[in-house]
Amino acid sequence: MELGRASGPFTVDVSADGHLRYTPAITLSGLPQPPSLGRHATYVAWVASPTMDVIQRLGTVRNGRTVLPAISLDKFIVLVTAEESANATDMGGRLMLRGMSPSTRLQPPDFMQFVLGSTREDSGGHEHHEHGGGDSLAWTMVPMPAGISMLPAEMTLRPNAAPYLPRVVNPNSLPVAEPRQLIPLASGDTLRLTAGIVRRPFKGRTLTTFAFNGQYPGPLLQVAQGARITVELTNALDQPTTVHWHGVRLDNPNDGVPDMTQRAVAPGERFTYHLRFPDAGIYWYHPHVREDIQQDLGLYGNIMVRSPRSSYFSPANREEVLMLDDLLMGDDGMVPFGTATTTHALMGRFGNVMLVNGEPRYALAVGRGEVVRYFLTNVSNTRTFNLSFLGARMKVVAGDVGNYEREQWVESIVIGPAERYVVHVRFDTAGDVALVNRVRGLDHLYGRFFSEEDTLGVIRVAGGAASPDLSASFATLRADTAVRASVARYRRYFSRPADKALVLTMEAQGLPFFTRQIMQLDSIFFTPVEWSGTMPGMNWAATGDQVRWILRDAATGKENMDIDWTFRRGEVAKIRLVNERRSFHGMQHPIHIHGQRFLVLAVNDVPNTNLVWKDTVLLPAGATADILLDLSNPGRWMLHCHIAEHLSAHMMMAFTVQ
Ligand SMILES: [Cu+2]
Repeated sequence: MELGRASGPFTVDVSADGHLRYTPAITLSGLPQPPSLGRHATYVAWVASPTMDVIQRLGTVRNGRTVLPAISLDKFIVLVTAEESANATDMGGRLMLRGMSPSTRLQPPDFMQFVLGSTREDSGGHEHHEHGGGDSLAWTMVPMPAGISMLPAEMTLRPNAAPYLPRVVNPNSLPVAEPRQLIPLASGDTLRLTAGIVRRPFKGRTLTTFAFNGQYPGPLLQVAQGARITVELTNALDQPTTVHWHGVRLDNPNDGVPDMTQRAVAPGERFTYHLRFPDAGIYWYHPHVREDIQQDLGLYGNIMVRSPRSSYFSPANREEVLMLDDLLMGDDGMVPFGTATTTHALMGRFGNVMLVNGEPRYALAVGRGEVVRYFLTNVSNTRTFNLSFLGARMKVVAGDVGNYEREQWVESIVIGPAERYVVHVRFDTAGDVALVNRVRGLDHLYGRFFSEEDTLGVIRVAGGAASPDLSASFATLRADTAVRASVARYRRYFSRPADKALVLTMEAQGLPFFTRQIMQLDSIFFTPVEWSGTMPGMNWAATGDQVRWILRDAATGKENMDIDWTFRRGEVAKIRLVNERRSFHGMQHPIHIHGQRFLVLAVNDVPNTNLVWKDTVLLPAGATADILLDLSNPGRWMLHCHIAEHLSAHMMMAFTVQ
């Protein structure tokens, strides 16, 4: 039985409540004719929970291949029985075959093994703590997420790195950050952008964070498609920085990659970016130096690029631009970062406070029946969100670099780091509608899945009817003929063999004994998506010196920055991305390609039937994606994982478009 996937707008097939959905295809051979077994007429497949308290009929099966309805249980058993009737609704006949999902291999491991592992003297080297030059900043305990268990040995782990948080002699001299402002820019305009240190009142404390122009998020820039603007960046931080204009097919010297397109801008210095915006859509900007620190501390902002087509989007009553993030707060404030190397190098730094536009709660009031166009950007370091509006219908209309070929109903939005989606939501009932993130967490220690639900905000729907009434246009799924035509020009390349293949994997050295033990036990099953940080201690303590995430060119065996692909401008390349399930720790990776655009043609060989231009693709653990890369923009560019800690742990390569 193959656990396949249905075609859909995202690379992950998941229900709104967070259950992964597997589309099973069963291939049978050698089964005897059912009547030869007695009074039996047919074979029926069933799916059951491991404890058999849930049993569902999947359908009749026979020798050969049968695609069955989707399964959305965390762990399950598939059974094939011989039944008297093809219409049997209860499993009663003779059991012929039985198979278990890979997730059932996740069991509570031998507790003694853990106890031994936890008491053994560790040779991993984390006992040597560097400290930040005699001052008071030190590692404390990592925050314990609700609902999961940590062993004492995990709780004693500390990163072998000096802790960093931004600090100034007189914090009261810092400006207090303010919510972001909309800055419309006309072609030819110049924006002065300062990356600086600010104070932020946050949940009863005052944090010292970073901000662009003192705003959280950074200013929302709005330009017309085709506009050219200048940005004068001033670095008022305590460390070097750059700005990368994510998804924008601009001229290479302005791409903001240190040591590739520019030198990093030292504190107190400036750099001038000349930007052009060839594509409509929602983009964003962030530093390309230590994203794990600088982006997490608040250096991110959106760029809205408006199409000249007045009917580019189907109608909406209003627009909302949301940047989704999370922040890791401990008892004493923000958990420090690593100074010379990243912490959280295994799974990335999951936060424990969800943020919408930098605030822990998002609120909006709308009229009944309003259609809201939401522009969503995931700026978190590692978290993939599964977002829905409880009780409101939603359709996805656009992705990273413009519209989908056609609008599509969705029950939730799966958005990985750096991805963008535009969705239309209609609020047709008065009352409160919650914007929620609902996922299945994984308690690795006890081998069990559990529900996690976070409310990111509330939309208050008033009694009065919205004007104008957009119910008719909302009910229609519109096709975008311009996008269809732009995709159609590439259709002749779709079925060609892959030109390149990249394998995504990792290596580790010097990890504590305890961490290695747990990871070996864990490696019998990897969930396609780690939705939350459920190995907090060992993840936190693993640094970029111990973990090396790898992009490997399948043809040459070269890895990361040793890879040097060369293309010619105008070329179209089909690239197969293979996220190795059998690596030391399998995990999803949002792969971002600079300066170009691509189509995600297929995931696990299931073709996508509704295409959109993208710059980032979320690759679940064990998954394969075929992308068609449109090499339109000359220069030397990056391809990397957008989990900030994976990027800091070397998961990047370069390619040249001549
Ligand atoms: Cu990654």
